[in-house]
Amino acid sequence: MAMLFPKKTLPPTKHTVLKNWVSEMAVLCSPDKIVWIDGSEEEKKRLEDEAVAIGEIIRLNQEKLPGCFYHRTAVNDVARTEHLTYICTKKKEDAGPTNNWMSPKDGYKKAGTYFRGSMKGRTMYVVAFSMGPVGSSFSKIGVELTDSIYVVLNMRIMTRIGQKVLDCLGAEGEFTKCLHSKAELDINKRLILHFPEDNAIWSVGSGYGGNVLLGKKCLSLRIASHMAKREGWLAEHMLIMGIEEPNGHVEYIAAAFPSACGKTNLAMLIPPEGLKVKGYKIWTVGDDIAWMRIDTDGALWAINPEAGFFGVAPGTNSRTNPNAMATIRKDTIFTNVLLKKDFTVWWEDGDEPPPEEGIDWQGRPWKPGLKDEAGRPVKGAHPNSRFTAPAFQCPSISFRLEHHHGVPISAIVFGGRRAHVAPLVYESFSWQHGVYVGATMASERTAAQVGKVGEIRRDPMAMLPFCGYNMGEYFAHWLNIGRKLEKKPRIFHANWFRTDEKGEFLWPGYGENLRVLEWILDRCNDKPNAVKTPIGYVPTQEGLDLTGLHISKEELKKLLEVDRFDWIQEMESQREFLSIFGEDLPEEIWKEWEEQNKRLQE
Ligand code: OXD
Ligand code: MN
Repeated sequence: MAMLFPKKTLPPTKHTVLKNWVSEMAVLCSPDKIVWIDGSEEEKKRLEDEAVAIGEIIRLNQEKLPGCFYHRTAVNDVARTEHLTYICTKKKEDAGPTNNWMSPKDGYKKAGTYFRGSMKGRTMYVVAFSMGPVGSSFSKIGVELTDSIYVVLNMRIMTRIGQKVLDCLGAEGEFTKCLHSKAELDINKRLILHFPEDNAIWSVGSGYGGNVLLGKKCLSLRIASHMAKREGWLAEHMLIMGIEEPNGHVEYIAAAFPSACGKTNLAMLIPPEGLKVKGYKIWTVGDDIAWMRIDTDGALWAINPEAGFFGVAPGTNSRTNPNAMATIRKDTIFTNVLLKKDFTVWWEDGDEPPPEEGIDWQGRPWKPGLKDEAGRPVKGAHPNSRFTAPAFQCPSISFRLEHHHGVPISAIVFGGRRAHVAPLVYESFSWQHGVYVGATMASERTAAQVGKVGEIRRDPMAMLPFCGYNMGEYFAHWLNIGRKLEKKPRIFHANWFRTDEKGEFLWPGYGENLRVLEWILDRCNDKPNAVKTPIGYVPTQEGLDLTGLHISKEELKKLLEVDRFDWIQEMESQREFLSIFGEDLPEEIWKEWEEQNKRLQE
C-alpha cells in the first residue's frame, strides 16, 4: 500500500484503523492516487483550479459573484433517490416497514461490484469531517472517501473538515466510515447504503448532494438517529431558530417540515412590517438538522451539526428570504440553476426577470417562453436546484452555532404542506399527544424527492426518508425522551399552505409566519389566547397579532377551521398508516389516535 501514499500525502494521522480502512477501500476502488484533505485555503484554491480544469465546476463571474462556482449534475441525478436508499441491518425488522432493507452482506456485495475499480484514473480524496463544533462532546466525526472534487468543496462548506478533525480524532477515536464514488453516474448502478451496526455508509453512482454529502442526510440523520436511540438523544430533520425580544431574551424553536417546504426561509425569517414595532430579532441556528439532548437542567438542548446551507434556489428571492440572498453573494456553489451569458446565475422566482438567453440546468440553450415537444414550459433551473453557502455568511446567523452546548428549546413545531384539513397552527394537548401529531404528519410531495409532486404522503416528524431504524421504535424513543424531560418543550403543528376554494393560499407565509411563532411562544408562556378543539388548541380570532396584514375575518376563520368531516376522513387515513407498524407501534400512539377520534365523533 505504501506506494499509494506518495511522500506529500502521507496519512497525516496515527489512527491505524482509519489508515487500514483507507487502504482497503483504495484496493476496492483503484484510484490513481489518494489525497488527504487538510482543509486549508491553499488546498481549496488547488481543488477549485483542478475541478475547473477538468470541467467538474465552472468558475462564475468573480466580479459579480466572488468565490462562486457552478456545477451541473447528471440529468437523471437531481434529487435524493429514496427507492435506491437502504438501511442494511442484520435483521429486517430493525429497519422497519418504512425503509428499504438489505442485509449488510448483500449490501457490501452488491455495492462492492459497483465500487470495484470505480476510481481508476481518478483521485480518492480523504475528507475527515466533524458534525458539530470540532471537539465538542456532542459532535460526531466522519471520514468521507470520494472521487468528486465537487463533493470535497461542498463538504468544506457544509461541515468542519481537515487536519483539525483528524487531530481531534486522535489515534483511536470513533468515526463513521463514509465511502462515495460517482462511478459511472448510472442510475441502474446507484445505491445509497447505511450500515448502522458498522457505523458505515456506502454511496455509489450519484453526484447529487443529498445522496453524496454523506455528513448530511446519511450521517446526521440516518446513522445519527440510530446512535441517538442507543445513546438517549434525538437526531431530527429540524431547523433551529431563536426569537429575540426587545429586552434581549431569546427563545428557541425547533421545527420539522418535509424537504422543500420552506425550512430555510423560516429559519432566516425577517420580521414583517406590521410586527417591526415590537422589535423582534431572529437568529438562525440551523435550517435542516437538529441534534437534541436532555441536559442537566432537565431541558432539551439542540445543536445544528452542519456549518452551511444546502438550500433550494427556485423561489428564493429578496421577498421570500432576504437573508439567504445576502448569504449567497460570495463563496457559494450553485448546482443545476440557469447559467447566464455573463457567468452569473438565475432561477425561477428569483429576484431578476428571466435573461434573454442562458444555458439551462441540462446544459442546453434556453430562452424565456421555451416549450418542450409536448408544449410544456421548459424551466431554466431545475426545481430542486441548490446553493451551498457557509452559515457564517448569513446576516441572521446565531453565534450559538459554534456553541458546544447548543440552545434550549421552548417549542417543537411539526408542519406539513396541506391544502386542506390542517389549520394554520395548533398546539397539542401534551408531549404524548404531540408525538402522535408528529407521527401522523402528512405533506404533499415536493421536488426534493423523486416521485409524483403533489401526492399526499405521511411523513412522521419529516423523518420518513431519514429515520435509520424501525419508526415504531422511533416513536417509542420520542415518548421515552418525554418521560425523562423535566422541562418539556410544548409541541405544535403548523401549516402555511392551506388554500381557499380557488386554490389560492390563504396565508401569506414567509416573514408573516413570525405571527404564528409569536402565538406559539405566547402559549409557552401560558397565555390563554386559544380555543380547545378536538385536535388541540387553536388560536382565538384575536389570538394572532395581524397588525398590518390584510386578511378578512372569513379568511382567518377558514385558516383556523377544524372541519370535523375532513378530520374524520383524516383519522381513517391515519389509521391505515399507523397500522403498517403492527406490534411495533407504541400503544400510547394508538391511545392518542382513539381519543382524538372519539373527540371528533362527539
Ligand atoms: C434537503 C432535503 O436537502 O431534505 O434538505 O432533501
Ligand atoms: Mn432536509
